[in-house]
Amino acid sequence: MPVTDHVNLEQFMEGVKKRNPGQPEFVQAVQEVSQDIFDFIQDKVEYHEAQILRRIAEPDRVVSFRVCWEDDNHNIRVQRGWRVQCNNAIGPYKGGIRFHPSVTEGTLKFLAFEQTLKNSLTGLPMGGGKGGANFNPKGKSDAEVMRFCQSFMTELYRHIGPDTDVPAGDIGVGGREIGYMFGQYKRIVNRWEGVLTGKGQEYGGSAMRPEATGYGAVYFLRNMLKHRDMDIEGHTAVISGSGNVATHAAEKITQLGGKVLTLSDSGGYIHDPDGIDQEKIDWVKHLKNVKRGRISEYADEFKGATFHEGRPWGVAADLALPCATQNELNEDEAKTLVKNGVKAVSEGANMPTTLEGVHVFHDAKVMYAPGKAANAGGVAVSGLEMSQNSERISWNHERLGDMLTDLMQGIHDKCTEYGDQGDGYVDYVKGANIAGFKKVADAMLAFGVV
Ligand code: NDP
Ligand code: 2IT
Repeated sequence: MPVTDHVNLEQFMEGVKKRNPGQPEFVQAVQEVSQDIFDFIQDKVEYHEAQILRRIAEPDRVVSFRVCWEDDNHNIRVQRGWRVQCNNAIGPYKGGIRFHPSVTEGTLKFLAFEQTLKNSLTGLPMGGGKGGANFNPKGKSDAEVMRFCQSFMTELYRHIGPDTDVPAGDIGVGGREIGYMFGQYKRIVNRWEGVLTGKGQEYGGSAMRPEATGYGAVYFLRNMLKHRDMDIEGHTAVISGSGNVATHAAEKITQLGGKVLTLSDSGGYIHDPDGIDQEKIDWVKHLKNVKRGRISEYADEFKGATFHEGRPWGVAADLALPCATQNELNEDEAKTLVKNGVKAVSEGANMPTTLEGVHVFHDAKVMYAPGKAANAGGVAVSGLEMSQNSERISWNHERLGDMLTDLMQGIHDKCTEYGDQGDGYVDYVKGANIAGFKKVADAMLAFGVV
């Protein structure tokens, strides 16, 4: 008798909690997926016998390492780095690197787990991984960031490779950091190979990668609205974050005729009732990527805009796009959005809404796209960058834009296939979880017990 025949969802989750103490984000991510998967596999004995869910929820390996570097005052600093290789059933491990002081092993395990299902959903051959360090790039000079990145890669390089594990950016890791890390990898192995994505266009990067996550989240939003005969044009949007994902989501909303009212960072949010147009978005990109300033400065620059501490979810809008970080939208904030008439939520960030917040959206029948579906455009274009590097070719912006649009449509269709509730409402969480799980699970079945 297979062991899992005796295990119900509660018992399964008890085991997950026991095996992963002090890692609440990982437990939360597994919980959100397991609810749907237990229903789906109820009558599928082969998945039970092979213990597929139990195996996906246990990373293939977690590598942890010391990262020493010297700051500009010649102090020796010590950080901890990790690479979590969750699952490579359908392709090389693939997923970003996060540099943020809050990063722990548990954070990266949750992100690698989500990434495994997200990458499967794209339809491209990519497994799931995630890495990072408890390094705070804020306030560091370029030289300090370079020395940190080089030291980080000096350890990481032995665990990655273009057919093994292909990292990319995430919070605190953008074009500058990818450049430093790629340079160090190339120097160590003496090979030019597509080991990272999100590279500069001069050295093998995709012309569409910087925009891909934010644009993709808006394409997904557009697909959801279209499913209910609605459109972005003429609608207002609240967006959190002011980094890569948030600024590109704002840009695409604006291009499609929507009006963006807010952006934020960890200090607070700005509310601009006139709308954050392209000129203002360009100003924010410069503020964040070049000046490395704070979003509060926006209110000094643009009259009519105001800066507030806290999160932007109290500002009434038709659309909401959380694009900053995990658990940044809780139950009460979800209730406020619903009370203010939000029609659709598309997550640019990974797991930004708490489990309780998700229930609020579902109960109110608000269209709600979880990060693993809505923000998959970023990793999908990373997948295209891997193909370009392998083939030694490059595709232009327009061609990649078409491919991204098609990929997001494909992900939307997979979600509706498994998430249609029969009353016109689509449970995109369920759809994404089942479609993402099924492909990985079937590949694992083919391999036997490995
Ligand atoms: P960036 O580093 O470019 O920007 C992060 C933004 O989020 C900043 O405005 C930052 O503010 C804010 N933020 C970060 N942590 C917190 C926090 N604890 N509380 C409040 N605000 C916070 O990162 P990205 O835009 O790349 O990533 C944003 C989200 O999107 C993350 O969840 C990431 O995992 C996800 N994602 C990113 C992809 C990509 O391609 N980059 C792909 C798919 C998902 P501050 O400057 O004050 O820290
Ligand atoms: O969360 C994510 O999907 C990312 N940070 C991007 C991963 C990637 O490999 O492009």
